[in-house]
Amino acid sequence: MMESLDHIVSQFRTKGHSHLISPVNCGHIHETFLAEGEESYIIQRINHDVFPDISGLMHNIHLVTTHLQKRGNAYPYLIPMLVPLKNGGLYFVDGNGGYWRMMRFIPGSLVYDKPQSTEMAGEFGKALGSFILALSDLEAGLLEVLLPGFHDLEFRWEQYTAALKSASPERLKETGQEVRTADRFNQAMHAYSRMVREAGLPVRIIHNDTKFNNLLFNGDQRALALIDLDTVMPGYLLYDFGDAVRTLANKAGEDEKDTCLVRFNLKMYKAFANQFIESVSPVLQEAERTSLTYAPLYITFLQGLRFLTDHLNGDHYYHCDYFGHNLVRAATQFVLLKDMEAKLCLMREVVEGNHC
Ligand code: GN1
Ligand code: MG
Repeated sequence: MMESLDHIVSQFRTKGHSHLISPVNCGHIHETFLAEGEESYIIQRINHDVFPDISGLMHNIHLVTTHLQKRGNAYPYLIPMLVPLKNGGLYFVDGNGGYWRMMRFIPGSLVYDKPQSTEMAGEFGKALGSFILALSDLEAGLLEVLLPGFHDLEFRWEQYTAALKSASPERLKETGQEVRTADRFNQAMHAYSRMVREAGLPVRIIHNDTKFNNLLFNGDQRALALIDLDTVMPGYLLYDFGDAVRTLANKAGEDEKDTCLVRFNLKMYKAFANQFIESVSPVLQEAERTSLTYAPLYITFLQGLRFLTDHLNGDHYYHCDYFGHNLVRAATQFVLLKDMEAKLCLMREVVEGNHC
Protein backbone atom coordinates (compact mmCIF):
# COMPACT_ATOMS: atom_id res chain seq x y z
CA MET A 1 0.00 0.00 0.00
CA MET A 2 2.74 2.47 1.06
CA GLU A 3 4.77 1.75 -2.06
CA SER A 4 1.88 2.56 -4.34
CA LEU A 5 1.09 5.68 -2.30
CA ASP A 6 4.67 6.77 -2.88
CA HIS A 7 4.13 6.33 -6.59
CA ILE A 8 0.87 8.30 -6.47
CA VAL A 9 2.47 11.17 -4.54
CA SER A 10 5.30 11.29 -7.07
CA GLN A 11 2.78 12.16 -9.82
CA PHE A 12 2.11 15.56 -8.23
CA ARG A 13 4.14 18.75 -8.47
CA THR A 14 5.46 18.75 -4.89
CA LYS A 15 8.48 20.55 -3.53
CA GLY A 16 11.09 17.91 -2.70
CA HIS A 17 10.43 14.29 -1.84
CA SER A 18 7.76 13.18 0.65
CA HIS A 19 9.41 10.69 2.99
CA LEU A 20 6.58 9.89 5.34
CA ILE A 21 3.05 9.09 4.23
CA SER A 22 0.53 8.32 6.96
CA PRO A 23 -3.26 7.96 7.11
CA VAL A 24 -5.30 10.80 8.59
CA ASN A 25 -8.56 10.00 10.29
CA CYS A 26 -11.01 12.63 9.14
CA GLY A 27 -14.37 12.85 7.43
CA HIS A 28 -16.79 10.08 6.52
CA ILE A 29 -16.30 10.11 2.78
CA HIS A 30 -12.72 9.97 1.38
CA GLU A 31 -9.49 8.20 2.34
CA THR A 32 -7.00 10.83 3.49
CA PHE A 33 -3.20 10.76 3.96
CA LEU A 34 -0.55 13.23 5.02
CA ALA A 35 2.64 13.29 2.94
CA GLU A 36 5.49 14.89 4.87
CA GLY A 37 8.74 16.22 3.46
CA GLU A 38 10.32 19.60 2.76
CA GLU A 39 6.69 20.73 2.48
CA SER A 40 3.68 18.72 3.60
CA TYR A 41 0.63 17.79 1.58
CA ILE A 42 -2.78 16.23 2.01
CA ILE A 43 -3.46 13.45 -0.46
CA GLN A 44 -6.92 11.95 -0.85
CA ARG A 45 -8.48 9.05 -2.67
CA ILE A 46 -11.78 10.54 -3.74
CA ASN A 47 -14.94 8.55 -3.04
CA HIS A 48 -16.12 7.96 -6.57
CA ASP A 49 -19.49 6.49 -5.48
CA VAL A 50 -20.38 9.72 -3.69
CA PHE A 51 -18.83 11.98 -6.37
CA PRO A 52 -19.39 10.34 -9.77
CA ASP A 53 -18.35 13.51 -11.64
CA ILE A 54 -14.70 13.84 -10.57
CA SER A 55 -13.80 16.36 -13.24
CA GLY A 56 -16.80 18.56 -12.22
CA LEU A 57 -15.74 18.24 -8.58
CA MET A 58 -12.19 19.34 -9.29
CA HIS A 59 -13.40 22.12 -11.61
CA ASN A 60 -15.54 23.55 -8.78
CA ILE A 61 -12.70 23.45 -6.25
CA HIS A 62 -10.24 25.00 -8.68
CA LEU A 63 -12.66 27.78 -9.60
CA VAL A 64 -13.47 28.62 -6.00
CA THR A 65 -9.93 28.49 -4.62
CA THR A 66 -8.50 30.63 -7.43
CA HIS A 67 -11.34 33.15 -6.98
CA LEU A 68 -10.69 33.36 -3.24
CA GLN A 69 -6.99 33.83 -3.93
CA LYS A 70 -7.73 36.76 -6.24
CA ARG A 71 -9.70 38.47 -3.48
CA GLY A 72 -6.44 39.07 -1.57
CA ASN A 73 -6.98 40.85 1.74
CA ALA A 74 -10.74 40.85 1.26
CA TYR A 75 -10.58 37.16 2.25
CA PRO A 76 -8.03 37.14 5.08
CA TYR A 77 -7.74 33.37 5.51
CA LEU A 78 -5.47 30.69 4.10
CA ILE A 79 -6.83 28.75 1.15
CA PRO A 80 -6.40 24.97 0.71
CA MET A 81 -4.90 25.27 -2.80
CA LEU A 82 -4.79 22.23 -5.07
CA VAL A 83 -1.42 20.86 -6.10
CA PRO A 84 -1.51 19.96 -9.81
CA LEU A 85 0.00 16.89 -11.41
CA LYS A 86 3.37 17.18 -13.11
CA ASN A 87 1.43 17.04 -16.39
CA GLY A 88 -0.80 19.95 -15.28
CA GLY A 89 -3.95 17.91 -14.51
CA LEU A 90 -5.90 18.33 -11.29
CA TYR A 91 -6.27 14.64 -10.36
CA PHE A 92 -4.56 11.31 -10.94
CA VAL A 93 -6.21 8.01 -11.89
CA ASP A 94 -4.30 4.97 -10.59
CA GLY A 95 -4.10 1.52 -12.18
CA ASN A 96 -7.14 0.33 -10.18
CA GLY A 97 -9.33 3.22 -11.31
CA GLY A 98 -8.85 5.12 -8.03
CA TYR A 99 -9.01 8.94 -8.24
CA TRP A 100 -6.46 10.97 -6.30
CA ARG A 101 -5.98 14.66 -5.59
CA MET A 102 -3.54 16.68 -3.56
CA MET A 103 -3.75 19.87 -1.51
CA ARG A 104 -1.22 21.93 0.39
CA PHE A 105 -1.15 21.06 4.07
CA ILE A 106 -1.57 24.10 6.29
CA PRO A 107 1.25 23.89 8.87
CA GLY A 108 0.53 24.60 12.51
CA SER A 109 -3.19 24.04 12.01
CA LEU A 110 -5.44 22.46 14.61
CA VAL A 111 -8.86 20.86 14.22
CA TYR A 112 -11.58 20.89 16.89
CA ASP A 113 -14.88 19.01 16.81
CA LYS A 114 -16.51 21.78 18.80
CA PRO A 115 -15.54 25.23 20.02
CA GLN A 116 -13.71 25.52 23.33
CA SER A 117 -14.87 29.10 23.85
CA THR A 118 -17.44 31.53 22.50
CA GLU A 119 -14.53 33.36 20.78
CA MET A 120 -13.89 30.24 18.71
CA ALA A 121 -17.57 30.02 17.78
CA GLY A 122 -17.39 33.69 16.74
CA GLU A 123 -14.27 33.00 14.68
CA PHE A 124 -16.26 30.43 12.72
CA GLY A 125 -19.07 32.93 12.15
CA LYS A 126 -16.63 35.51 10.84
CA ALA A 127 -14.75 33.07 8.60
CA LEU A 128 -17.88 31.53 7.10
CA GLY A 129 -19.49 34.91 6.52
CA SER A 130 -16.29 36.14 4.82
CA PHE A 131 -16.18 33.03 2.66
CA ILE A 132 -19.72 33.55 1.35
CA LEU A 133 -19.13 37.26 0.91
CA ALA A 134 -15.88 36.68 -1.01
CA LEU A 135 -17.70 34.33 -3.40
CA SER A 136 -20.77 36.53 -3.82
CA ASP A 137 -19.42 38.10 -7.03
CA LEU A 138 -18.71 34.74 -8.67
CA GLU A 139 -21.54 33.55 -10.94
CA ALA A 140 -23.20 30.55 -9.17
CA GLY A 141 -24.07 29.04 -12.57
CA LEU A 142 -20.35 28.46 -13.25
CA LEU A 143 -20.32 25.71 -10.65
CA GLU A 144 -21.46 22.16 -11.37
CA VAL A 145 -24.34 20.88 -9.24
CA LEU A 146 -22.50 17.71 -8.25
CA LEU A 147 -24.97 16.37 -5.72
CA PRO A 148 -28.45 17.47 -6.79
CA GLY A 149 -30.92 17.95 -3.96
CA PHE A 150 -28.15 17.81 -1.36
CA HIS A 151 -30.09 19.88 1.18
CA ASP A 152 -33.51 19.36 -0.31
CA LEU A 153 -35.98 17.83 2.14
CA GLU A 154 -38.37 16.47 -0.49
CA PHE A 155 -35.47 14.50 -1.98
CA ARG A 156 -34.14 13.29 1.37
CA TRP A 157 -37.61 12.36 2.58
CA GLU A 158 -38.21 10.29 -0.55
CA GLN A 159 -34.90 8.47 0.04
CA TYR A 160 -35.88 7.89 3.66
CA THR A 161 -39.36 6.48 2.93
CA ALA A 162 -37.92 4.20 0.23
CA ALA A 163 -35.31 2.93 2.73
CA LEU A 164 -38.02 2.36 5.34
CA LYS A 165 -40.00 0.23 2.89
CA SER A 166 -37.09 -1.92 1.77
CA ALA A 167 -35.16 -2.26 5.06
CA SER A 168 -34.44 -5.74 6.46
CA PRO A 169 -36.04 -6.68 9.82
CA GLU A 170 -32.55 -6.55 11.36
CA ARG A 171 -32.11 -2.95 10.22
CA LEU A 172 -35.64 -1.93 11.20
CA LYS A 173 -35.24 -3.26 14.72
CA GLU A 174 -34.80 -0.49 17.32
CA THR A 175 -35.51 2.35 14.89
CA GLY A 176 -38.99 2.95 16.40
CA GLN A 177 -38.14 6.08 18.34
CA GLU A 178 -36.30 7.75 15.44
CA VAL A 179 -39.10 6.87 13.01
CA ARG A 180 -41.62 8.48 15.38
CA THR A 181 -39.47 11.63 15.66
CA ALA A 182 -39.18 11.82 11.87
CA ASP A 183 -42.98 11.60 11.63
CA ARG A 184 -43.53 14.20 14.32
CA PHE A 185 -41.37 16.84 12.60
CA ASN A 186 -42.23 15.90 9.04
CA GLN A 187 -45.03 18.44 8.48
CA ALA A 188 -43.33 21.47 10.05
CA MET A 189 -40.09 20.77 8.16
CA HIS A 190 -41.86 20.41 4.84
CA ALA A 191 -43.76 23.64 5.50
CA TYR A 192 -40.47 25.49 6.15
CA SER A 193 -38.90 23.97 3.06
CA ARG A 194 -41.88 25.12 0.92
CA MET A 195 -41.76 28.58 2.45
CA VAL A 196 -38.04 28.86 1.66
CA ARG A 197 -38.62 27.81 -1.95
CA GLU A 198 -41.40 30.34 -2.38
CA ALA A 199 -39.53 33.21 -0.69
CA GLY A 200 -37.30 33.80 -3.74
CA LEU A 201 -34.10 33.81 -1.68
CA PRO A 202 -30.90 34.36 -3.66
CA VAL A 203 -29.03 31.25 -4.75
CA ARG A 204 -25.43 31.80 -3.66
CA ILE A 205 -22.21 29.87 -3.80
CA ILE A 206 -22.05 28.23 -0.40
CA HIS A 207 -19.84 25.67 1.33
CA ASN A 208 -22.54 23.04 2.03
CA ASP A 209 -20.53 21.11 4.65
CA THR A 210 -19.92 23.58 7.45
CA LYS A 211 -19.04 21.17 10.23
CA PHE A 212 -17.02 22.91 12.92
CA ASN A 213 -14.05 20.65 12.17
CA ASN A 214 -13.89 22.01 8.63
CA LEU A 215 -12.38 25.20 10.03
CA LEU A 216 -8.67 25.05 10.90
CA PHE A 217 -7.37 27.07 13.84
CA ASN A 218 -3.91 28.27 14.82
CA GLY A 219 -2.36 27.78 18.28
CA ASP A 220 -4.08 30.93 19.55
CA GLN A 221 -7.48 29.58 18.57
CA ARG A 222 -7.87 32.07 15.74
CA ALA A 223 -9.42 30.88 12.46
CA LEU A 224 -6.83 29.93 9.85
CA ALA A 225 -8.62 28.30 6.93
CA LEU A 226 -11.97 26.89 5.85
CA ILE A 227 -11.34 23.50 4.25
CA ASP A 228 -13.17 20.58 2.60
CA LEU A 229 -14.50 22.36 -0.45
CA ASP A 230 -16.00 19.25 -2.12
CA THR A 231 -19.56 20.37 -1.70
CA VAL A 232 -19.14 24.05 -2.62
CA MET A 233 -22.17 24.43 -4.87
CA PRO A 234 -25.07 26.80 -5.44
CA GLY A 235 -27.50 26.87 -2.50
CA TYR A 236 -29.19 29.00 0.14
CA LEU A 237 -27.22 30.82 2.81
CA LEU A 238 -29.39 29.21 5.47
CA TYR A 239 -27.91 25.76 4.71
CA ASP A 240 -24.42 26.84 5.78
CA PHE A 241 -25.72 28.70 8.80
CA GLY A 242 -27.84 25.74 9.90
CA ASP A 243 -25.13 23.11 9.43
CA ALA A 244 -22.57 25.18 11.32
CA VAL A 245 -24.95 25.62 14.26
CA ARG A 246 -25.78 21.89 14.19
CA THR A 247 -22.17 21.03 15.00
CA LEU A 248 -20.83 23.99 17.00
CA ALA A 249 -23.80 24.35 19.34
CA ASN A 250 -24.09 20.66 20.23
CA LYS A 251 -22.58 20.01 23.67
CA ALA A 252 -21.88 16.43 22.57
CA GLY A 253 -20.31 15.00 19.43
CA GLU A 254 -22.08 13.55 16.39
CA ASP A 255 -21.16 10.00 17.54
CA GLU A 256 -22.26 10.35 21.17
CA LYS A 257 -24.06 7.24 22.43
CA ASP A 258 -25.29 8.85 25.63
CA THR A 259 -28.02 11.16 24.38
CA CYS A 260 -28.33 12.72 27.87
CA LEU A 261 -25.13 14.61 26.99
CA VAL A 262 -26.66 16.11 23.85
CA ARG A 263 -27.81 19.66 24.46
CA PHE A 264 -28.12 22.83 22.44
CA ASN A 265 -25.60 25.42 23.58
CA LEU A 266 -27.21 28.82 23.25
CA LYS A 267 -24.06 30.75 24.17
CA MET A 268 -22.07 29.21 21.31
CA TYR A 269 -25.01 29.75 18.99
CA LYS A 270 -25.23 33.43 19.87
CA ALA A 271 -21.49 34.05 19.43
CA PHE A 272 -21.51 32.34 16.05
CA ALA A 273 -24.76 33.87 14.76
CA ASN A 274 -23.83 37.46 15.64
CA GLN A 275 -20.46 37.27 13.90
CA PHE A 276 -21.84 35.43 10.90
CA ILE A 277 -24.64 37.93 10.35
CA GLU A 278 -22.27 40.86 10.78
CA SER A 279 -19.68 39.58 8.34
CA VAL A 280 -22.18 38.65 5.63
CA SER A 281 -24.27 41.81 6.17
CA PRO A 282 -23.08 43.64 3.00
CA VAL A 283 -25.07 41.15 0.88
CA LEU A 284 -27.60 39.78 3.38
CA GLN A 285 -31.23 40.32 2.35
CA GLU A 286 -33.97 40.73 4.92
CA ALA A 287 -35.81 37.53 3.86
CA GLU A 288 -32.54 35.61 4.10
CA ARG A 289 -31.94 36.87 7.58
CA THR A 290 -35.41 35.75 8.71
CA SER A 291 -34.88 32.34 7.10
CA LEU A 292 -31.91 31.73 9.44
CA THR A 293 -34.01 31.31 12.58
CA TYR A 294 -35.38 27.88 11.71
CA ALA A 295 -32.36 26.77 9.60
CA PRO A 296 -30.52 24.85 12.40
CA LEU A 297 -33.66 22.79 13.06
CA TYR A 298 -34.11 22.08 9.36
CA ILE A 299 -30.50 20.99 8.78
CA THR A 300 -30.39 18.94 11.99
CA PHE A 301 -33.58 17.16 10.96
CA LEU A 302 -32.19 16.55 7.46
CA GLN A 303 -28.94 15.18 8.85
CA GLY A 304 -30.77 12.88 11.29
CA LEU A 305 -32.86 11.62 8.39
CA ARG A 306 -29.73 11.01 6.28
CA PHE A 307 -28.08 8.95 9.05
CA LEU A 308 -31.30 7.01 9.66
CA THR A 309 -31.69 6.34 5.92
CA ASP A 310 -28.13 5.04 5.69
CA HIS A 311 -28.71 2.76 8.68
CA LEU A 312 -31.87 1.35 7.05
CA ASN A 313 -30.01 0.90 3.73
CA GLY A 314 -27.11 -1.03 5.31
CA ASP A 315 -24.49 1.71 5.97
CA HIS A 316 -23.33 2.21 2.39
CA TYR A 317 -22.78 5.99 2.51
CA TYR A 318 -21.17 7.05 5.80
CA HIS A 319 -18.18 5.23 7.14
CA CYS A 320 -19.28 3.22 10.21
CA ASP A 321 -17.23 1.60 12.97
CA TYR A 322 -19.93 -0.77 14.26
CA PHE A 323 -23.45 -2.02 13.59
CA GLY A 324 -25.89 0.69 14.64
CA HIS A 325 -23.37 3.56 14.35
CA ASN A 326 -25.61 5.47 11.98
CA LEU A 327 -28.61 4.88 14.23
CA VAL A 328 -26.65 6.37 17.16
CA ARG A 329 -25.85 9.37 14.97
CA ALA A 330 -29.50 9.76 13.95
CA ALA A 331 -30.63 9.61 17.60
CA THR A 332 -28.09 12.30 18.52
CA GLN A 333 -29.36 14.62 15.79
CA PHE A 334 -32.99 14.12 16.79
CA VAL A 335 -32.31 14.80 20.48
CA LEU A 336 -30.46 17.97 19.50
CA LEU A 337 -33.38 18.95 17.28
CA LYS A 338 -35.83 18.64 20.18
CA ASP A 339 -33.65 20.85 22.37
CA MET A 340 -33.41 23.41 19.56
CA GLU A 341 -37.20 23.34 19.32
CA ALA A 342 -37.44 24.14 23.03
CA LYS A 343 -35.08 27.11 22.56
CA LEU A 344 -36.45 28.37 19.26
CA CYS A 345 -37.82 31.58 20.71
CA LEU A 346 -34.40 32.51 22.10
CA MET A 347 -32.84 31.77 18.73
CA ARG A 348 -35.37 34.02 17.03
CA GLU A 349 -34.40 36.79 19.42
CA VAL A 350 -30.76 36.57 18.26
CA VAL A 351 -31.52 36.52 14.53
CA GLU A 352 -34.61 38.70 14.24
CA GLY A 353 -34.36 40.78 17.40
CA ASN A 354 -37.95 40.00 18.59
CA HIS A 355 -38.33 39.48 22.31
CA CYS A 356 -39.70 36.16 23.55
C1 GN1 B 1 -20.13 14.11 5.43
O1 GN1 B 1 -17.35 13.33 5.84
P1 GN1 B 1 -17.57 14.80 5.79
O2 GN1 B 1 -17.24 15.45 7.05
O3 GN1 B 1 -16.91 15.49 4.64
C2 GN1 B 1 -21.21 14.60 4.47
C3 GN1 B 1 -21.89 15.83 5.05
C4 GN1 B 1 -22.47 15.48 6.41
C5 GN1 B 1 -21.37 14.95 7.32
C6 GN1 B 1 -21.93 14.49 8.64
C7 GN1 B 1 -20.49 14.77 0.77
O4 GN1 B 1 -19.14 15.07 5.56
O5 GN1 B 1 -22.94 16.25 4.20
O6 GN1 B 1 -23.06 16.61 6.99
O7 GN1 B 1 -20.69 13.84 6.71
N1 GN1 B 1 -20.62 14.92 3.17
C8 GN1 B 1 -21.18 14.44 2.04
O8 GN1 B 1 -20.90 14.24 9.54
O9 GN1 B 1 -22.22 13.78 2.03
MG1 MG C 1 -16.76 16.61 3.15
